[in-house]
Amino acid sequence: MMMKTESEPRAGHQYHLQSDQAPVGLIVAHHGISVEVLFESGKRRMVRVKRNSEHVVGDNVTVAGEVLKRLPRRTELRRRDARGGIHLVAANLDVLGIVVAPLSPGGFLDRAIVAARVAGLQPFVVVNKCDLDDTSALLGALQVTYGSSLPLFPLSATESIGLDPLRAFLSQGHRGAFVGTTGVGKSSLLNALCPDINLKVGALSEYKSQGRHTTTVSTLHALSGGGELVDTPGFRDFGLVDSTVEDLALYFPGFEEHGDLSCRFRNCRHRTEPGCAILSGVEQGLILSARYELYLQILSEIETDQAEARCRSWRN
Ligand SMILES: Nc1nc2c(ncn2[C@@H]2O[C@H](COP(=O)(O)OP(=O)(O)O)[C@@H](O)[C@H]2O)c(=O)[nH]1
Ligand SMILES: [Mg+2]
Repeated sequence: MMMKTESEPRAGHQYHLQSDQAPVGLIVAHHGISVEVLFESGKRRMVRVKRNSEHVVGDNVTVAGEVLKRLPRRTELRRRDARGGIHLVAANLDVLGIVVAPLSPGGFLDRAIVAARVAGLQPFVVVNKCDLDDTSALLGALQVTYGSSLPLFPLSATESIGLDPLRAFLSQGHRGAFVGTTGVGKSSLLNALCPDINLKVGALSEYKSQGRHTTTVSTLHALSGGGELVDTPGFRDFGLVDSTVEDLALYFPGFEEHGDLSCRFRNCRHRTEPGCAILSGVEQGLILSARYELYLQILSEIETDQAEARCRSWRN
């Protein structure tokens, strides 16, 4: 069960009573075979669901007896598991925090930003471990590349330094989740922001360490100062569904002012196409060639993945 915090998640804040007068609630926890629904009245109730029911944390629902009815979603966030299967993680989030720290693998951040934008979530960057000396070089580089297009929060989760600007951002009414590679400090950060949550820090894979019969619980936490965070253990360690080449060409960070609309071809991949605004941006020095090189590298990786996926589907 989720513990009560000072401020409550906003149950069905965009809908009041539905026409059938069933009360509207918000799914605040998913236990596999049941979900916990928080109603506008403040009441909570467990409702049984089928294992493969598509209800997720963040869903607004009406409850009539034992029957849950889902209301339309504004956004859907999906993840990929170790075997390539795709799962819905949470509904109705509006921001995605991408956590990085020194030695984070390159490319992850850009892929996550693109994936967030595709899903209709506003990405922001958390630069964790700012108590360490080698974080300042990383922070400087990130500020140059992303500082003008994304909110950036340098902080230290374990030393509780720099958390207030992030709290203030979330308190504007945002509902978000964190992604990042293992070891960047996502569990530490959730612990720092949601003291009631108590996650294991440094556990290599929360997924593997669970017994086979343990249900992964995802929960939605209200922050005492406002805003909400969703915690989905599998999501923290496996990360996002890859975007398509079209998504990458459209949403790669830094291409915003030069891309799509001004390229001659609407589906321009910014590689060799004539009249490409990105290529001329690189030639004129408006886009750093290192950024462009990274774009090409990720583009090739996604093309290879998509080609392999097509081969698999032909064989089957
Ligand atoms: N120095 C420092 N270490 C941190 C910080 N945040 C997390 N860590 C450490 O980084 C390791 C991984 O943290 P964890 O929260 O489990 O990362 P996760 O895999 O992303 O959930 C642990 O040893 C933490 O103590 C920080 O702000 N500063
Ligand atoms: Mg963790």
